[in-house]
Amino acid sequence: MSDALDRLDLLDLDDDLDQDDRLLRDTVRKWADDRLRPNIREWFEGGTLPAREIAQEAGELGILGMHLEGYGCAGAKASQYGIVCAEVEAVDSGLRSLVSVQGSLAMFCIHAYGSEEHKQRWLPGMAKGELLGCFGLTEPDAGSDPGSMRTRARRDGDDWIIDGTKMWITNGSLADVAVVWARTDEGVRGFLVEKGTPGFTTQDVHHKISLRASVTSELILDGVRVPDANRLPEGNGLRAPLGALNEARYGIIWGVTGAARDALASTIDYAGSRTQFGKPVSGFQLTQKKFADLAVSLQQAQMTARRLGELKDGGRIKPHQISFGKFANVSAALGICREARSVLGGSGITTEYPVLRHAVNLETVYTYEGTHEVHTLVLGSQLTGVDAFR
Ligand code: TGC
Ligand code: FAD
Repeated sequence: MSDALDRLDLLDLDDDLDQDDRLLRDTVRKWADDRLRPNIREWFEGGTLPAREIAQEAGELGILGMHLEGYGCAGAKASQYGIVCAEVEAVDSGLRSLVSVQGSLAMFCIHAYGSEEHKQRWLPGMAKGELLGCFGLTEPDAGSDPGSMRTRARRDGDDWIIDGTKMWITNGSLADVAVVWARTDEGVRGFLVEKGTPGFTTQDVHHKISLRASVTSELILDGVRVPDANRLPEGNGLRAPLGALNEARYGIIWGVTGAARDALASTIDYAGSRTQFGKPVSGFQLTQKKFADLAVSLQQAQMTARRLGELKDGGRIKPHQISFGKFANVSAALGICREARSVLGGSGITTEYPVLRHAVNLETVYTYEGTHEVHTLVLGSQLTGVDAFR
């Protein structure tokens, strides 16, 4: 595979990596290849994931919440976090989801919006992967339009009583702490709801045909009483959860380039060894046209991720630029995986090769963290000055 991987870097983008970036990439790639890749078929087919074990190993590598400062977090550059997302998603989007939800959604919310006590209590254990978090924004009737959420928190003396249902929550049933967004008389607020709190239950989503190596759950909040101390003091208004989504969407922009790279590299390898009509299928012009198109699309996506990494590291990335990246890169990665699959012929429809697994996972990625259509409209609004959501 490494030959095909090297050949895919047509623009020598890897030459721009400094020594630290290269070491980080190689370390995470080795962990992914040694520990995750050999098991991913079993996890995906079985719809199971030893999430706690993986989280602890990821914690030992220092990649959970790695872009946050203090509280046991590495304070790494945004571009370094991107490199990690690409290496993890090169194995499976579900594994990158585990890393994203923990670091970019749950830990980020506590870091950005929590009290000092919240940060001390949760972040060091979450950075080590000993404690898991989830992020509950979506509801059965509020997906693209989270402003229509029905989950409600009402004040009762020094406590809050939360009622509602959150849907499609990654790591939901595993999480030691759920960041739950709810409507209150003062507007949207974020609450930390600990596993085991009376009235708080979860139910896993089964029968998924995408992102099978990831736990997805419903969160049911039935008269859940939490003290005001569990409210995120800076998590006020819809802008708070949407601000956290910027972080996770940024990781996806890089992550999906890993899935596409893995799909294309393994397809090029296959095409070199599969013979029809007396020669390798890689020797047919039609196959080479596919590879040329897909490799160019991949490098364009990687360049987009790098540019957005520079903007984020410079502290000047804007939400519509993140939408640009999510819109362009997820679509490119999905297109790469679908077309690469055709080169594998019949072999492409099993899990023996990773290509269709990546493609079906990317169907989820196309939808979560703002659907492709939502990001289309963010770009449309930026270009025209007119909102077309309503
Ligand atoms: P709108 O009126 O535009 O905005 C409300 C307030 O939020 C601010 N805002 C943002 N702030 C930071 N970053 C952004 N990207 C922001 N977008 C909006 C905005 O300035 C405003 O602030 P203020 O102070 O004026 O009140 O809100 P809207 O109701 O019109 O909705 C806009 C829209 C459609 C873009 C937004 O609702 C949206 O992004 N919808 C998509 C929902 C979504 O992405 N859900 C994802 C759930 S989490 C998930 O999928 C995790 S998957 C994880 C995994 O497994 O990897
Ligand atoms: P809907 O919003 O009902 O959209 C249906 C269709 O209508 C889409 O094509 C959409 O683009 C389109 N549409 C909607 N509004 C418009 C419009 N104004 N203009 C044009 N088209 C429009 N959420 C969390 O909070 N936390 C998580 O951890 C999480 N993890 C997830 C994991 C998985 C595996 C999945 C599948 C989802 C997850 N989600 C999570 C939820 C995800 O963010 C939502 O599925 C997503 O935001 C879309 O919402 P919806 O599914 O309700 O679709």
